[in-house]
Amino acid sequence: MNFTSKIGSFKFENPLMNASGVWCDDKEKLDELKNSSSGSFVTKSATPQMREGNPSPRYIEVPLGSINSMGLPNLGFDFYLNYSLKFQENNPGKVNFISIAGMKPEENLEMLHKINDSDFKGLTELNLSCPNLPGKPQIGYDFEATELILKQAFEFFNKPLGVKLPPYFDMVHFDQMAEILNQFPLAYVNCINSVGNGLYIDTENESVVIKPKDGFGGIGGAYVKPTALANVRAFYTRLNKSISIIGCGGVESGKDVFEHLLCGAEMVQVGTHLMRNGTLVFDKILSELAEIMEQKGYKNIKDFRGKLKSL
Ligand code: RRO
Repeated sequence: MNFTSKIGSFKFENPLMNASGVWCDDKEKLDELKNSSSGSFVTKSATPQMREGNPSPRYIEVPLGSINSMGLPNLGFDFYLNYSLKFQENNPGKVNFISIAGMKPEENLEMLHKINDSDFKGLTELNLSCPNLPGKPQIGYDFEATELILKQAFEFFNKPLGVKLPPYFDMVHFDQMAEILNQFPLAYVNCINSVGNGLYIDTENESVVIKPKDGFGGIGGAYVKPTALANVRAFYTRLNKSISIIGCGGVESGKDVFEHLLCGAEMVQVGTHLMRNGTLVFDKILSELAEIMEQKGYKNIKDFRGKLKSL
């Protein structure tokens, strides 16, 4: 069975990764990811300086998924860049993804400059979709701001760059965002971030379950799979073929990965399920994917990737 996936000139042993933010904020967890059977990994979205994030409780598992309002807690950009430089040095031929999420456009440009000037050989993900910063809108819902930051970035940035998008829910928005993204030499787009500003209620206590933002938070897990698949499919069918898609949302099994791949994803990320069960999930998901492929007579992912049938 061949699980090989590719983004641009980067080859990965298999399509599995963590979703940014999950299991990737410190050295210990990143080391676990590095030693797991995932095909690659992405670091926690970074800001130039370390951040504590929002007050707790700020991540709660609920029966069909999760709700979070972490508020971008991270160890600061330099930590993740240095970790990634060491990783590539000690693992020739392997690279990871660095995620950045500046609090303002200048911070994103500052971190992109640092990556550009470094020896980092992997992929950079510009997170345009954090839903949890009080008073800050998600950039991906502001089409002009998205176009502007990409214009500014590509004026100097000459390494592989991807963007993490929020979910869209309207065909016109898929069209408009795809038209913007197609203007740029992006390596990939990642669909989707959590579904922003949901509300989970503890009926017994008649209360919200997370403290920040009066309980409003990003929704992940099984709740969001149909939205994630729709976004993967919508961008796969609209973007230039040179732009790969990373699928993220509702992945717990080999079947979920198979569905994201059918929609056109090249890599598939695991968030809520990884948070709940740890890095052994990658082994189980891969063996389930192998079983599905075997049953269907597929030897390579490219035999079926993107080939979702219409009725
Ligand atoms: O840290 C967070 O609150 C967070 C981020 Br940056 C993000 O992109 N998505 C999310 O669900 N939480």
